[in-house]
This record gives sequence, structure tokens and C-alpha cells, in this order.
Amino acid sequence: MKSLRKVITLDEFIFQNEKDFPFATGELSGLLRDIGFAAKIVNREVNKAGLVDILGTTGINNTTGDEVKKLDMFANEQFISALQVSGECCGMASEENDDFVPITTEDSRNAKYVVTLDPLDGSSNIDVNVAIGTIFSIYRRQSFFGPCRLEDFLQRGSRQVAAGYIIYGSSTMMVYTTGNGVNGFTLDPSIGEFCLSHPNIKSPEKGKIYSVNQGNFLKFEQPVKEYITYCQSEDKLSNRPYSLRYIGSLVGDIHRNLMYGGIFMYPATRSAMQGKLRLLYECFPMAFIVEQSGGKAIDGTRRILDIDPIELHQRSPVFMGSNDMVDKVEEYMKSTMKVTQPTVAAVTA
Ligand code: P6P
Repeated sequence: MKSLRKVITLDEFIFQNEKDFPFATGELSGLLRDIGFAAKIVNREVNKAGLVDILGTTGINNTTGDEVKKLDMFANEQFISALQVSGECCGMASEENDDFVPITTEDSRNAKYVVTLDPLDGSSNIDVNVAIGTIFSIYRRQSFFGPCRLEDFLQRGSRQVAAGYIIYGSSTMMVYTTGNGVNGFTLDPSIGEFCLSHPNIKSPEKGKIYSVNQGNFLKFEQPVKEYITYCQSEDKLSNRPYSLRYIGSLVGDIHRNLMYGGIFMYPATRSAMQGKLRLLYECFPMAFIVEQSGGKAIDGTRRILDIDPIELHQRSPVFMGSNDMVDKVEEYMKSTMKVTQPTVAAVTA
């Protein structure tokens, strides 16, 4: 008789791994479960977006300047209400809200955690059925009690307690880390549960995929252009030319590279010196996941997770993915720094 492999649901996995944290009191577990629940609600709407009047835009622009799609708004509301009823979160910072949102209900006001969130990233792809996603990050609050404060959100990426994303694609998956590796759960619609499908995800050290908006090539700094040209050059020994894969949806591009290996880049350009992606709720969570899967994430010269944020919606250039590929682009970035940094002799001459 075929052995029935036990299906492990997200809730069971969270509970089982709670023992990894000697002082776990179940609050983080509860918060992860609540995020998973909100993801199921958003998934239901994303799946039928084409059928009901939820496509199209609200005519409002968010802090990023992106036009807010109705599904963006819906997703933001779902996660805010899930976090409000959770009782484990005292506030959240979302791409869709200019300022952070304190949660001041009786149960939540003194809760231990804050959440940063991109409720529906890549939403410009909603109308054309390309994978989109939710990205989240969880921190312990820095303030001791009462309503959360800005300092609770402006923490360097290495202080994240957990980070994850939900990808609404050919199937819906939740992928997250609490600092003990990365695990992926696929939503089984027949039972309405996320089930462990990708335990202990390890990103290949080497990859043959590079993801970048090639349309910006002429606006990139010279070392970035040189690295992209390196990716495009013929060299059988190092499996080049690499393939360019870019769907304009961060969660989709990162998820593919996590599975197959590859590098994702959103570099600075002359018109956007800090790149486009947001540090708190795009770069930090993705960098935590990429590092926990064995990869690397830099802003060109610094580890993303070592950056100290100074404002909620600040941006950062980002190069993340397979270790060897990020090392290579870092080589190009640093070699230019050597050339452009005046030597002491030159300065004192
Ligand atoms: P561009 C989507 O709007 C997003 O924030 C990310 O999901 C994606 O990686 C990036 O922007 C795409 O930006 O400028 O290449 O269209």
C-alpha cells in the first residue's frame, strides 16, 4: 500500500517549530498564522479579480507614486484587519500608507511585534494575470509599551525576527523564514490550508538567470553595464550567456531565482539614484529570505541587512540571489570604486 506522506499544514509547522525558540510564548506563531489567514482571503479575491469589478484603479497614488489598484487597497485592508485582531502586533508600516499605523486596541497596544508590509507588490500585473505577491517583515518593537513609535520600524534588516512573501501565481505559496532556513507552503484550495511543499529551500550557489529591466541599461552606472555585458558574453565554462528573465513583479522574479538560481538587480539610475525598491518592505524581507536560503543581498557594496533605515519609504539599489553571481557583480562595483577613489598620493600631491 502506498505510504501516505503526512501533509504538514502551515499551522502545524509553525507550532512544531515554536520549540526552536526556547523562550517562545506563541506570539510570533500567532502572528504568522494571522498573516497566513489574511493571505487566503486576498488569494480568493486575486483569483476572481477578472470576474468581479475589482480590476482597475482607484485613481489614488501611493507613496511610491504607483497608481493604487483596487486589489491593492483590498489587500492592505485585509492585512491591517488581520493584524488588528491578532493581538500580537502593535503597529504596521505599509507601502499603501504614508505613515505607520499604530494598533491601539486593548490587546494590541502593548504587543511585542511590528510588521512592515507591501500588501500587493507588482500590482500593475493584476490586469494581465502575471504573478503578484505580498511581502512582509516582522520586528520586535524597540519602544517598551504603549502605542508603537517610528523607531520600532526604523530597524536595520538584520534585526528582523521573521520575513516572508505570498506569491499569487499558477499556485499560491507562502514562503517565510524565522532565521532557521526558508520553507515554502502551497495553498491546497480543496482544504483551504497552506501545506509544506518546499522544506528547507536552498538557492543554488551558481545560476544562469539574470533579472533586470534591460530598458534602463543606458541609465545604469558603468560597472552595472559591464556586469550585464558579462552576463551576455559567450563563455561555455561559466555557462554564459545567461538568460534574461524579468517579469516586473519582485516576488515572481525572486521566487523563480530562489528555486532555479539567478541574480535579481534593481540598480540605481541617473534618474533614481537610490533605485526604485523600498528598503523596509521589499529589500529587507527579500534579503533575509535570500540569505537564509544560502544566497547574498547587497546594495552594490554593502550587505542590505546592515543598512540602518532613516525613513519608512526609503529606497535602495539591490542586487540579490545566488552567492557566486552577487560576488561577481560586487567585484565589478568595487573595482570601479578603487578607480574612482583618489589615492592618498594623488590627494597629497
Ligand atoms: P520596473 C512592481 O511595481 C515593482 O515594485 C516590483 O515588484 C518590480 O520588481 C519593479 O517594481 C519593476 O519595476 O521599473 O522594472 O517596471
